[in-house]
Amino acid sequence: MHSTTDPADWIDRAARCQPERPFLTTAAGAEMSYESLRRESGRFAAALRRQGVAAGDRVAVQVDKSAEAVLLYVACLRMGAVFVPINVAHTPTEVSYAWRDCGAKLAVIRPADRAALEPHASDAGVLLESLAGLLQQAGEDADVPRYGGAATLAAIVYTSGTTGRSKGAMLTRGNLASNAAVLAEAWHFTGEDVLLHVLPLFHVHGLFAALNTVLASGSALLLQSHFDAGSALRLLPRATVFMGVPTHYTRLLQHADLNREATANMRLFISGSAPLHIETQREFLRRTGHVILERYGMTETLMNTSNPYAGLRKPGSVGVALPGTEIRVADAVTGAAIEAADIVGALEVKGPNVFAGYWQDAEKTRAGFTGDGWFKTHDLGRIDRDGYVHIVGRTQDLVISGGYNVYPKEVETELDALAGVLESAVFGVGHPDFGEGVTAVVVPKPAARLTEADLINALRQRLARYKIPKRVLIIEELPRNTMGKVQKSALRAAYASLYGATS
Ligand code: MLC
Ligand code: AMP
Repeated sequence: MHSTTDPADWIDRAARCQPERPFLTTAAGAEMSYESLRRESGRFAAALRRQGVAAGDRVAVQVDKSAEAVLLYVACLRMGAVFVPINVAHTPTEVSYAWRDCGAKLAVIRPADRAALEPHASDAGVLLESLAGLLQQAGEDADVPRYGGAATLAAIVYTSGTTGRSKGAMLTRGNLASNAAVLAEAWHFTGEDVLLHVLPLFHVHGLFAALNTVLASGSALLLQSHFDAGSALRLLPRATVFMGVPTHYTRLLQHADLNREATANMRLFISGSAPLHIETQREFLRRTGHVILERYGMTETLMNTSNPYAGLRKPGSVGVALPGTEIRVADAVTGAAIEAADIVGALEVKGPNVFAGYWQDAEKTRAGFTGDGWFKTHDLGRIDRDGYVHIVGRTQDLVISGGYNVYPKEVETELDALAGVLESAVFGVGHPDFGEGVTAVVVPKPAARLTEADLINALRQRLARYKIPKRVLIIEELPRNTMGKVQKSALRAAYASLYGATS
């Protein structure tokens, strides 16, 4: 078992104990050992220092997934720079908001985005650099001054909300270290494991649940820079563990080559970030003989629960609280804790995995916790007699599409700002690929001539692509209750089979 240590120790220990062991292999076959990880991340850290970055400074990163992107993350972790990952789909407006909010010292970007981002950078007082640019400045100095303490900040991860701007969740070194140690043990990671890594590196799933668990257990990564089911299937014989969102599994299932032979080298398939349909799990078992292990997490809490590795993996459940983490159900109206089993309420979490609050937002931080210090997840669920958690819904208006959170309010605000739009409503309905599909209905102003294609095109200028509704339907009026509130449940029911999803 690995005790909880500072994240910097993971790299030092592995480089000392198993220098020649592979840490990272790319799909194309390039290989990096743990000793190379130590040396190359040290060079990145030296380059960051040359740019004036010191411990505690924020480094905002919006780059494509690559071995170098992993090295930059590890460099920040080792030298104590605060890593601020940004979704590659985010527009310059969304990106510059994060820069300004976190007071980024340096922004590492893709060279192709430089022209669009430069004006925002000078406004925000941020230095722009590319991964290649940093590499050119890297010396040979692999020694990184030790930095840390469990309470110090390791990362700020931006997460949207139902109202207002996105919030920066502050994750400490202690959060990362404890969660990775718990997951490595819960999922039986050893130095022999190879994780097929298909997830983006800008969310807690791919960055922390996947990458940190590998680092903490001294195992290896097989990095796929962009998921496609066919290539993933060809890589599975070189891997032992896979982590994905339900969309990854439904796409693998669509592939004729998914069978017992293709998965024979695998010991574990893990799913999270969105509900895994029971039929997906059943079909995966039938085709491969593997029971997908479902777990539950959040940006603010990292991983909270997991089905057991050795015990019963209950279909439809996200498993039991991870060691050290407590989870309870509270009355969604009064907030009183509910002790009895199987009563649905608001899920609340406590433990070393829970974040340190929202960056420079004491008010939202206070509102995020109960008076007795439990984090309010905004998920609705029940805990059964065996302690297994079942998520049944959400207390917030939120759509989870392919593992990405989309807040209807944000999309409605952009739609309502378009010429000719009187009002709109955005909601999620079952989608065969993304689980839920973001869907909009729009009421035009009198005499305005709106088309679905024009509205979608206009939104593309303003919002990240994954937030764009898959369909925008033009209707005469929104269904409202007697209080005048838009009835999203009626819209969800009316358009339930829009995408032909069966559940
Ligand atoms: C891509 N597109 C999506 C989408 N992903 N639309 C809706 N929802 C999504 N999730 C759109 C693109 O904008 C594009 O539209 C088109 O689909 C094809 O783009 P692509 O880049 O080729 O996408 P693809 O590779 O198909 O992406 C699908 C995916 C990806 C499943 C691989 O969405 C993904 O990596 N999801 C994982 C997200 C994740 O890591 N979540 C963890 C959050 S942390 P157009 O219009 O341009 O053609 C968390 C906590 C926890 O939740 O517990 O883990
Ligand atoms: P994010 O804020 O992007 O980190 O998303 C966290 C949210 O994803 C949680 O609050 C849940 O609503 C959802 N989620 C994560 N894992 C699961 C799961 N296994 N089943 C259902 N929902 C999940």
